[in-house]
Amino acid sequence: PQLILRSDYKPFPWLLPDVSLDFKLSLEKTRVSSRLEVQRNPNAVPSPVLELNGDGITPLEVLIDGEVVNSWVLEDDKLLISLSGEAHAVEVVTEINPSTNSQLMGLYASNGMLCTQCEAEGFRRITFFPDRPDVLSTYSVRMSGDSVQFPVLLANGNCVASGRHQDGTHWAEWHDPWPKPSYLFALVAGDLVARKDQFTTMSGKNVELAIWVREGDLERTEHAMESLKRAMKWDEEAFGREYDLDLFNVVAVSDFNMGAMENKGLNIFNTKYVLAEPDTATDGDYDAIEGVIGHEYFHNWSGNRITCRDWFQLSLKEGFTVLRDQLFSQDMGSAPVKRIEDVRVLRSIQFPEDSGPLAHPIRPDSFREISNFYTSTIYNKGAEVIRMMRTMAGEERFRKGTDLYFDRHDGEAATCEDFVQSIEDGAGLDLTQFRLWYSQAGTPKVTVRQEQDGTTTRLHLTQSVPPTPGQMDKKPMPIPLALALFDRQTEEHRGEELIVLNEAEQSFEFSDYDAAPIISLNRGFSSPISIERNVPREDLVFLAARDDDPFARYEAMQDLVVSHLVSALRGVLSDADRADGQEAILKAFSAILEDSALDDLMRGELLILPSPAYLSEQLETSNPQAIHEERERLKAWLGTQCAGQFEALHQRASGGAYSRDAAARGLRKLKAQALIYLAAGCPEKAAKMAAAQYHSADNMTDRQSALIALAGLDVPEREEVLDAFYKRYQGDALAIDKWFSIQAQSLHPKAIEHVKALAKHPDFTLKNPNRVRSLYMAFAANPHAFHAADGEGYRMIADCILALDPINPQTAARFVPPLGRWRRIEPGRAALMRAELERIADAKQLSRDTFEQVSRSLG
Ligand code: B3K
Ligand code: ZN
Repeated sequence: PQLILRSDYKPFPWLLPDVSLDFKLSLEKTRVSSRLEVQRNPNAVPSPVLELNGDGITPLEVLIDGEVVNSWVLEDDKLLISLSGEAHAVEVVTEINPSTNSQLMGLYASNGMLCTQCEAEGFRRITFFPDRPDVLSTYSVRMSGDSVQFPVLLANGNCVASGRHQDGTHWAEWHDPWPKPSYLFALVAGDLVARKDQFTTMSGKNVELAIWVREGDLERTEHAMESLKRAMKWDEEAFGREYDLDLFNVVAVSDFNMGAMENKGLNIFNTKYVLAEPDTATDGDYDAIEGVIGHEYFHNWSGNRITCRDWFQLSLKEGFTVLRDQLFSQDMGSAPVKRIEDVRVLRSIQFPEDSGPLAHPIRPDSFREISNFYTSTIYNKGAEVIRMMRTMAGEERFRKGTDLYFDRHDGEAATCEDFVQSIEDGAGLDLTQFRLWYSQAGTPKVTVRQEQDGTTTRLHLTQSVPPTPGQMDKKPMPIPLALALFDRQTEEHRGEELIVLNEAEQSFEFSDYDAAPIISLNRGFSSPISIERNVPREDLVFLAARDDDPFARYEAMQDLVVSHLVSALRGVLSDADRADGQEAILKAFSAILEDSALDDLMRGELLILPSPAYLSEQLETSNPQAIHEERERLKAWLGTQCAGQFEALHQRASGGAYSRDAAARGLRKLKAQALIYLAAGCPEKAAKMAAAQYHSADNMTDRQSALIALAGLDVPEREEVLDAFYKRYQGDALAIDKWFSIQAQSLHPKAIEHVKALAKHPDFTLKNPNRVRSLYMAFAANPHAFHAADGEGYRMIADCILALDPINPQTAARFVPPLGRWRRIEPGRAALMRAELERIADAKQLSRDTFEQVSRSLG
């Protein structure tokens, strides 16, 4: 497959101001007739040929200005039509089979309904079109189909007409007044019911809201609807953005490759991010729904009104929209906890991506398959980069920048550069050097040395950006660091400051400190970097107990644990050191357990140990099972030492009535943490507590945390509760997904055998992405099972990729990165991982998606 370069961008030679589509819908055979009004693009190099993308379709008929013509050729899936004049009407008829579309791109069938997914390049599987984001058109859509099978017919924009035919079919016409690229096209036809509501915008316009689901699911849509209304209000207040159609539809489908899709006026969602009630959804699920509903809604401005010029600019809409959804969730709940959660995701997913063979800048320079670039780097690092601009500008000036961006580029297909320029002009920042964050991959490493000279404190900082594929030499980037200096006497600091490290080496001076202060650095995670710094243990214990920045407090706790575990893993920990390290962690732990000023959500957060993925980032190469064992050993020790406290905590947290308020959620989080530590330290006691918690639970959060603890233990309660869960939720796909993933991710020594057996379970299928992920993604994230020394785990993931690739390449390719980590793993396992990648590479007829990921991983 061809490598596509950012530098090759050229505007499309034709403009397509208006597009009409007509769909004769049926599950097996849908006929699509398109009519494209084309005119020469005055801002492009002229071409005598209109080049339309297609993928797996053939034209049944081509008409120019109403006449059937033969002046076209089909070349490598592209339809090339010769055009002589300045403007023409081009019509093309195609036929597609939604029921065999297992890739879930284009128009496909899911549970008897028809729906679309077009981003990034799915529209070309429906009809021939310049399927690129810089071709903007207004769409008129007419569809007709069986009125029993498809009583509901939806598309983008507003429904302008509908009616019935004599033969039992019906039809509807939709018109979207806002010009959009083809990837935002959507159509849904099915037997659906809606929760309806309304929203009045800031200028007083009324918007009809509807969330469409299958009949039995209606009750589970309340939270999504409330989240949607909150998101609409928030975007008006926080960014001045008002909704721009009379209608906003959301549809939930159970077969979906990703989380959700922001199609104009017709968002399509994975059921996982819509449906929730206390019995089936955890607190985490509720949060995720709010976040994703917000995210897709916010795309209406950051993505739809202003879209991307080309797919290399993907982070323009995704990074910015992730930042917007993060800020929204911060405002709706606990801001510090949300920030910690976001950093945890960044460090356990994006950091490993940035240090591996798939590392790429947030604005990549090349790709073969764009689906492979919907990555944590584009999304999460993209958000962090914009967050740094916000930190440097301050909230108010940043808002001036985003206002200018929305103003300047409304209705356009823009670039990342357009965004940076708008922030620069609107916020009054100089971002010349900062632009490097868009072009350089890799997580910068900052080293810190603190020096005390009389009453002057000096911080000597160095930065380096590690080499990544295709980028051996990097330049220093601006790194904004929020910091506070704690006076050792008063245990207070004199206020937070922001310093910006611009150079490879730079020193900063602070005066009037009698003794070396304790430094709280990168507060709020102001920069997405890793820091190397020798901080005395007592200082970390102090910060973990006392820092007034909640993130910094969490960070101190993480540092304390990371430095201990990393020394243990490097084999440089004497027995005495180990004892000292454990005592220091215990001291910090106890302070957190006892601190009455802490809310329980935050307390629960502070008790979470650094993830195995983050720990392995700290080592050049690692043995994942050794990491797992050291981490478990510490957990068991803490579980034993604090057994009494954890039991008391669990007791205190049990028994209250279910509520979704922060206090009740905090208690559920504490119960989960208590069980995790007790399961490691006192398994028998934990098993009894977990079983009791499971049976008395009145919500999914408590059931799930009990099940997670039990799934890892070799106790009689394990089978009993797993069976009870299965029976209770049989037929409820989202709950059964949890049942699969809890077992696949369990700490049980036989997890690998469990996964093998689950793959043969009648409820398992490779056709449903949620189900595949619930078994195999969970398994690939299970350090002790996936990294079994004999390579069995690697083999299973490779087998999954090979079996899934012909069915759903986009999802198959997402299983490659865990194997691609081989260079950072000890040599024995690395060889086994590599061998599996080579086995995949040798397979005949690999998809472009999987081919690209495997070849980059072998690199
Ligand atoms: N924009 C979609 C991504 C769909 C990608 C499909 N390959 C979801 C989102 O980020 O909102
Ligand atoms: Zn998005």
